[in-house]
Amino acid sequence: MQIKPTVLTLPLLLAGIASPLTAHAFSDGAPEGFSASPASGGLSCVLCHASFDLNSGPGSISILDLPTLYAPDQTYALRVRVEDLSMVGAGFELSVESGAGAPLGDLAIEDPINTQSAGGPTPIFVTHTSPGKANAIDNWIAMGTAAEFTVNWQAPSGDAGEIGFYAAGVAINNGTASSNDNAYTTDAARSAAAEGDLNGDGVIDTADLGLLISAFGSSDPVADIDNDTIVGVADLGILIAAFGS
Ligand code: HEC
Ligand SMILES: [Ca+2]
Ligand SMILES: [Ca+2]
Ligand SMILES: [Ca+2]
Repeated sequence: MQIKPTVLTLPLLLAGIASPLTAHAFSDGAPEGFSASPASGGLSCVLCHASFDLNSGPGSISILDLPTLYAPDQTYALRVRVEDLSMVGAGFELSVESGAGAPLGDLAIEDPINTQSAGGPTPIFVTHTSPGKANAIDNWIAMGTAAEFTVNWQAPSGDAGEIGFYAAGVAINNGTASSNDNAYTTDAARSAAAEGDLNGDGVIDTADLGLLISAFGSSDPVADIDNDTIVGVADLGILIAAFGS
């Protein structure tokens, strides 16, 4: 007998998701793998929050505080903002991946009250918590009919090529069901800063030199350009050779 994959894929997927459902309600955080990323197979919240077409509501989701270029080892506090003047709260999911869907850099839970890993202990997909949803509702008007979630991301130790940032979210009616919510997605891509451009602003100048000098003698991974675990003359040499470029 021949199996028809097109017919089976979706029911199988939903069966796989539905099994932990009883132990873990969806409002406690989105299921893993729905950030509309390559690793998500492009799937997002709209698969279940399906009352309205994706990105058809009056709002949006955005990833704020991304650097122009990522500096190796630098940690960035990224803000995921969901806004929608027709809704009363929000949830989200974020992942950072290569075009082939491999996680890149390290996500870290900076705000464990409002955010959590959607899967295992090492966060690959980060989502809201149950209090995070409640706080989003409480602060919705003050934030400009919006909610913001902060997630730390540390860039890889070297140039990992172009990196994709993927976020999906729902702006909710707080009906405690997946109906009548607006689903949104966004993505952005960033390239690595040149060696010596410690602050990732596209130029190697006195600002970078200042950062290196203040980290001199330490093990600060950002200023440790040659990755030998110490910020020393070798790193200074690399920066000076590239100075002004
Ligand atoms: C596989 C189906 C499924 C997917 C995918 C899914 N959800 Fe849900 N979601 C549900 C269900 C079912 C509910 C309602 C029951 C509950 O609260 O557990 C819900 C409820 C919610 C609520 C509360 C809604 C309200 O009106 O109060 C939020 C917030 C939420 N989901 C966020 C997300 C986000 C963000 C994503 C995408 C990153 C997502 N969900 C993806 C099934 C899903
Ligand atoms: Ca709803
Ligand atoms: Ca610079
Ligand atoms: Ca060094």
